[in-house]
This record gives sequence, structure tokens and C-alpha cells, in this order.
Amino acid sequence: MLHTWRWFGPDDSVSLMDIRQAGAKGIVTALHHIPNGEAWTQAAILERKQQIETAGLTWEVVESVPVHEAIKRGLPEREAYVASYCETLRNLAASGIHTVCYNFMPVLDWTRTNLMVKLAHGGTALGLSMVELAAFDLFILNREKAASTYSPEIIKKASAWYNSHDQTAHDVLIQNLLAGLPGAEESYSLDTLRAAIHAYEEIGVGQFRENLRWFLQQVGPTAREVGARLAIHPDDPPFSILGLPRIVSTKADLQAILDMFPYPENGLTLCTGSLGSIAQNDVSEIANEFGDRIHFIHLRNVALQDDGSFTESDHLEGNVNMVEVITQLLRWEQARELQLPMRPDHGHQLLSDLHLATQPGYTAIGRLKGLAEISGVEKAVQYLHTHSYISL
Ligand code: CS2
Ligand code: MN
Repeated sequence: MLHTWRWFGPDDSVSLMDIRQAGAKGIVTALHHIPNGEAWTQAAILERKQQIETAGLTWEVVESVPVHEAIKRGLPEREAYVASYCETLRNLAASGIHTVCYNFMPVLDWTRTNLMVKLAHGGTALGLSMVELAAFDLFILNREKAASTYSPEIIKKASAWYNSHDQTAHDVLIQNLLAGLPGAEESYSLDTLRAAIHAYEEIGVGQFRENLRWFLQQVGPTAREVGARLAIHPDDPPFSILGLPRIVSTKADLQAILDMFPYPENGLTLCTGSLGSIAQNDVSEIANEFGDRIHFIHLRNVALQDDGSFTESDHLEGNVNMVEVITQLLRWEQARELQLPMRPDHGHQLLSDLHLATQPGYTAIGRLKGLAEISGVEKAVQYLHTHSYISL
């Protein structure tokens, strides 16, 4: 796999030289300063590409070209936004950048309730607590249909959590859920979140799926024309939150999306942590089944709890059998005769990073550790194959 690393641009506290020292060869980045929905000019793309190449790295993947809410909601102005999306794809391809990751999650992007879950060794992790999510939904957002979303047991625990924590704790939970995590395209107040959620009550899962179909059928022909590889990122978490429809969560969802525009340019980001956050997803089976349509790989792991909560775990530990997934991916690379860009997705906050203001999930040392562990597994599997101990 081609070892890449997410860089948030010149303001990122992790420098391009840090990234080279961490062992990555390629960069995953986006022009986050350009407003969502505005076309990226070739000049702006080439300026970022130049910065990366001057540091001895290559820009391998765009994560992400954001999909405007008007497209997700199917509003009339989606026509203008999809035209600018196609212009961005053209300008990226003309600049030699062809792999484009994107999310199609409504309103909120990836979501966590806790950004500093204390680990036994003193480091911290990201986590999602269903009890705290329910407490927010029921007693802070006061969403009308929230009570029908959670089990009586979760509701009881959510009430106990809410009543046993002070306003400071409530404010931290609100901040974690509304401020938008790194790479997210929007942030909200409680009122604008309520309005956005209400807008989706009229849409539902079926129409939301049709809105993605429309998007893919609009941008797909341009992707084919310019050789762009679209790679949709799974929902994170892979289930509906706050009553919002999520349609990129399961194997069946992924198959339906690939069928919406049945060409290789309509592909996937295999994110093991996002997909692995529900026990029903066999990530290795998904990697095996859709390997010919995977254009980009995120490797991270999760430790699941019975109530649906999870904490992000070490890359090789947790519910995802990472050795099996990496073996599947290496088998597909061999069959497709190519290298797929892979990035260590998230990392714990460890050692000196604990004393720095880092981007949640995007620490240097935690991601370096993950990349090193993944690289070791990859090397071992490749050696065993080359020396006929196993066959890919
Ligand atoms: C990550 C996110 O698995 C994940 O959720 O890839 O951190 C990513 O940054 C967001 O989906 C935005 O791209
Ligand atoms: Mn991911």
C-alpha cells in the first residue's frame, strides 16, 4: 500500500517534514479554506501541490471535496453546486490528482461524544458514548422523537448522566457534538442544528438515497472523462444519529451506492474504524467483496461495547481483525496490479502530544505508531507470500 498521511495544510501543527519522518510518502489533504460549494481553481490546487512536492512528498488523495448540503437535501440550487463540483474534479485531474474522498453524511460529519477518553496507560482516545449521545438528544437538544430512538435502559442511564453532571460537563458534550471535528464541513448552534434536523424529517432515507444517486449520476460522467476516482467515506458512526438518515453504513448500503453509477470511477474509501463500529459489519468480508472498487484506505480500529458505544483502540487491537483486512487488501492490490493509498486514520494522544493542542484524532505520535504497526504487518504478510508460506 502507498503510505499516506492527512495534512490539514500550512496551519497544521504537524509539518510536512514531521510526516516524512513518520514514514509516509504521500499526502492526503484538501483546500479547507475554500468555502463548501465553491469550485477549486487550478492555481489554488497547484499552489498546494507545490508546497507538498517541495517537501519531497506527493499529493495522492483529496480528502475531501465537500458535498454541499443543498445536494444532500436535493434543493434546486444543487444544480449550481454540482457544476462547481465537476469543475473542481476537472481542475484536480488537470493538476495530476485523481483520487477524491468525500462524505455523504447529513448535517453532522464524523461524530464523537468524548475527545479525551482516559486510557489505562495515561494516553487518551476518541469515543462515542450512546448514553451521553442520548442525554444530549433527550435533555439538551430536546428532539421531539428522541424518546423513540433509544432503549428504556439507555434512556434511564442518560437521565442519570444528565442529572449527575454539571453545566460544564453538558457544555463540553455540546461543544464536542456541534463544533465539528477535523475535516468536518459545518458547525452548528443548538438552534441551527434543530433547523437542519427538521429539514431532514421531510427527506427520510429513501429520498436521501435518491439525492446521492442524483449526485453520482451528475458527477460520474465527468469523473470518467477526466479519470477521477471517487471514493465515498462510510458513515461515522455507521448508524443514524439524532434521527438523521445515514445511507453509507452497511455492506448493502455500499453495494447500492456502487450500483448507482456502475463504473470503476464510482468507488469507496474503505474505513475500517467507521465500518467496524457496528458488530454486524465484517470489515474483512467488505474489503474482499468490494476490493475492485476501493480507491482509498483508512486503517483504524475500535473497541465496541454492548450498548453500541465505542472507543478508538490501537490500530492492531479492537474489533477489526487488521491482519486479515491488510491481507485482503494486499491480495486485491496484486490482482489489480496497483498500489492503493492508505492512511493511518486517527491516533491516540500519547507522550509529548498530551501536552500539545492537537487536532482531535489527528495527533503525530499516535498516527506514527499506527503507521509503524500497519507497516510491520504489511511487510510480514508480503514476506510470507513471497516465500510461499501463504498465498495471496
Ligand atoms: C475519519 C474522519 O473515519 C473517520 O471518520 O476518516 O476523521 C474524517 O476526517 C472525516 O470523515 C472527514 O473527512
Ligand atoms: Mn475514516
